[in-house]
Amino acid sequence: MAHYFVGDIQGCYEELMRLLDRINFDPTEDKLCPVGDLVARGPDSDKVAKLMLEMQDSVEVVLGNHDLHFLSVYHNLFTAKKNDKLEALLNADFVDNYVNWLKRQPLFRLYDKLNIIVSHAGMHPHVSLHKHLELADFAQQKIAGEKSKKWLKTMYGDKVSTWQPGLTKEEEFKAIINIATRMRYIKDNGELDFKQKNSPQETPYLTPWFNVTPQHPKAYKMVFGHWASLMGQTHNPQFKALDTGCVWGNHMTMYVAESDEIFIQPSIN
Ligand SMILES: [Mn+2]
Repeated sequence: MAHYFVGDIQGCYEELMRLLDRINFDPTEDKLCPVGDLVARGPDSDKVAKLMLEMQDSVEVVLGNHDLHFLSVYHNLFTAKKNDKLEALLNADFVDNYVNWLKRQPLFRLYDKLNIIVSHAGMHPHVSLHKHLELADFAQQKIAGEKSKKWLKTMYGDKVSTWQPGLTKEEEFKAIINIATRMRYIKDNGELDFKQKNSPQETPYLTPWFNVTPQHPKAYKMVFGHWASLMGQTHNPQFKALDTGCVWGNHMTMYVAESDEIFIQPSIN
């Protein structure tokens, strides 16, 4: 039995299938743990979504910004952009089932036995682990709840870009979603910089969140995606960056927690 963490799939169904074949994935024993952004921009978001539903008993995913954007589009809060390539999924006969399943997925997962924490973008170095999990639990309940559409509508905007004491519930909701699904660079005051997506080599004047000394316990390894321009490089074994831009023609990265192995599948588009 092993946990297979995989970087942003974003509709790259063929590459995911090749990786599952290579590792002889056994759905009765193994867990597939995508780090979020299952759909959008890639060629086969509908096939990836269907696979997740079929394999749901052996899938442990966290939500990414594209997954939340997809939910907003589904609820007509946004019109999908053409390059999101979400039409086939939005028109699929299983889309309601997929939405119901997706809304029940968390923003963070904690694997105590493996000493691993997972979220799509990372963990804020100024915020405790306990607070992350408390806020994420609250946000997940709202996303899965009856007023889901109302909460998804409040999600957008860069104004609340960190957590601090004294925020309203809506602000806390925005803060944890921004931290868990959008964070890359962080300012000295703890606010997030949402503009820059380049690698730290290209923007040495900005600080990646994982280079700030954290308040949370160092015992955990953090597994995350979202930041394709890192190409897997954090230069710190405590932080495993798995988004290696398969959807942009680079490759898909899979990390096996138990054996500390990495598998790479080049993009075939
Ligand atoms: Mn992302």
